[in-house]
Amino acid sequence: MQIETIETHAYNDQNPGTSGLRKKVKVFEQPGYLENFVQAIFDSLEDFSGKTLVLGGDGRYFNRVAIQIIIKIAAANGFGELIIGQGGLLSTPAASHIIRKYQAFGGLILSASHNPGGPNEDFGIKYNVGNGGPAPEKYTDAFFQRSQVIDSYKTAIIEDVDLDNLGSQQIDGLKVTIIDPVTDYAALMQSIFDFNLLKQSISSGYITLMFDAMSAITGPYAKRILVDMLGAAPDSVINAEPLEDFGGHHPDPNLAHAHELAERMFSAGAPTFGAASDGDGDRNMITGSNIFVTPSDSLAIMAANAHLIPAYAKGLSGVARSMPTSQAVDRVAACYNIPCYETPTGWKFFGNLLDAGKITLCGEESFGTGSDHVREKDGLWAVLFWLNLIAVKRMPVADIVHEHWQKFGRDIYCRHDYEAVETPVANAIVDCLRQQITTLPGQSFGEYVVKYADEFCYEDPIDGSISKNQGIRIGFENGSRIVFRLSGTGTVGATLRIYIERFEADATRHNQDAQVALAELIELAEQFCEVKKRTGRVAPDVTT
Ligand code: VG1
Ligand code: CO
Repeated sequence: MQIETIETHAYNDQNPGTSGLRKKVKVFEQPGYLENFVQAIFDSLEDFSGKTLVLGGDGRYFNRVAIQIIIKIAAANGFGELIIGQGGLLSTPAASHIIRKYQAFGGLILSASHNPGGPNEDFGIKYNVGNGGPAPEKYTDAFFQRSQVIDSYKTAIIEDVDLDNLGSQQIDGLKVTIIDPVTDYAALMQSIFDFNLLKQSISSGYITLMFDAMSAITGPYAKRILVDMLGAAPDSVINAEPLEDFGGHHPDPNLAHAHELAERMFSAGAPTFGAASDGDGDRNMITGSNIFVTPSDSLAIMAANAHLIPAYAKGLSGVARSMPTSQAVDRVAACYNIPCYETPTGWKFFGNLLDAGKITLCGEESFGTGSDHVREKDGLWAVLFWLNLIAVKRMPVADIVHEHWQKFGRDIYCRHDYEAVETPVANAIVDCLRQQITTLPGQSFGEYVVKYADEFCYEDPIDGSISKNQGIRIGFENGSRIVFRLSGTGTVGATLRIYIERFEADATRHNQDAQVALAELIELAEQFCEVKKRTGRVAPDVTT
């Protein structure tokens, strides 16, 4: 194999965020930009010569081009085999599974997840380690360090690889295998859930469903699993064809962006169950006829009922949630007497706990739930989990949610996002919040008395690594919380996320609108951070 060393100049902005490196496509198209980052990753890894790398993405604009570039750099750097999803496609959870199943050295996942796609939109790349999970911070820090001094990359002089035909081919010393992106993942799902029961519940009409793939990666997965394997009506999967620009939409599964599904689920004659996933298939939004399940509640409900699902029949070893996720799952863990861990935002922080067997289930408020079956959050898995629960309990979604609140109380929750705030303004907001950390405790604001204020710092219980500055928390005596943090996935300016929650034990007050129930805390959040005042905005860009 002929290998060329190409001189390059370093870019100074290749610091991976919450989930890999995300930039505008135009940034990735700069000469050497993608090449540098991929070479920086390989330069930071050790002992992969002759080993296997998994490669695939969510199919967004630039996916195919990037895959061809990466194949050549991986070949030149000495990988022995590349396993690539047909058409260059792999959902994030499927990629995680394939890394594990074929005991690959690692994988590169090309996605900017819920961010929009297209020539003027976003692209992203993320490295996953041998356990199938996102590279921990010690890796991503090393990639960034290397990217700042890199002066050349290696590439193999080979033809573009045919990504569309299944099978293996040998290119000099390199084996390239194109696999069906769905088959292995579908088999994994079948091993976790009661597919026979699901088939019966769907064919008898007890469960009717609608799944919105948002013109992103989960279309082929949902069609195979929900329609072909479980017998759902073909039109129950909408926006099923992956498009390079997601049809011009944000492939972000929330009520604002999955509006077609939302309208259907809140209309007369809605299906019993509705769900959506994101660009790369790791998120999920759960709805039932006339009800939306907040992701934090979804995690808690899954934890409380997991023993009803075949793969979790023995119960859970423990659970974990990201810090801004509501404390609903903590109540379940306390009731079942299992540990509950609080981690920083981002799936990479769950990997060690899952590997060590400390937790079985984990999740984030940002529409992400998952278990020890892979090392990523998993959208369709969550959908099947809920379907399986509905089928076993013979209860509609609304009843399952209300039963849960009756038993555990309700953690009323919302998140407000202020997107593309000018970076200096966002930094000033964070500075101002930091200054209040010492003065706030003990102060009263109506019924809310500040119990603590801090900046979340996480010490990984398995490897002892420390992650600082993970968001500012203000907790009140009555258990309510306001959390502020800046997003690590955006590509324009800074996005301020404000997370607000209040516990309501009284069942007669469970059916409140969250925005109304949280109005006072929302006001307090503005008083603390002054985002509206400083940006001149009147409302958040997205409320979930
Ligand atoms: C967001 C979410 C976080 C999630 C991350 C990746 O990060 O808040 O919970 O893990 O996206 O999800 P941030 O830093 O913007 O808040 V995905 O579906 O983009 O892989
Ligand atoms: Co995603």
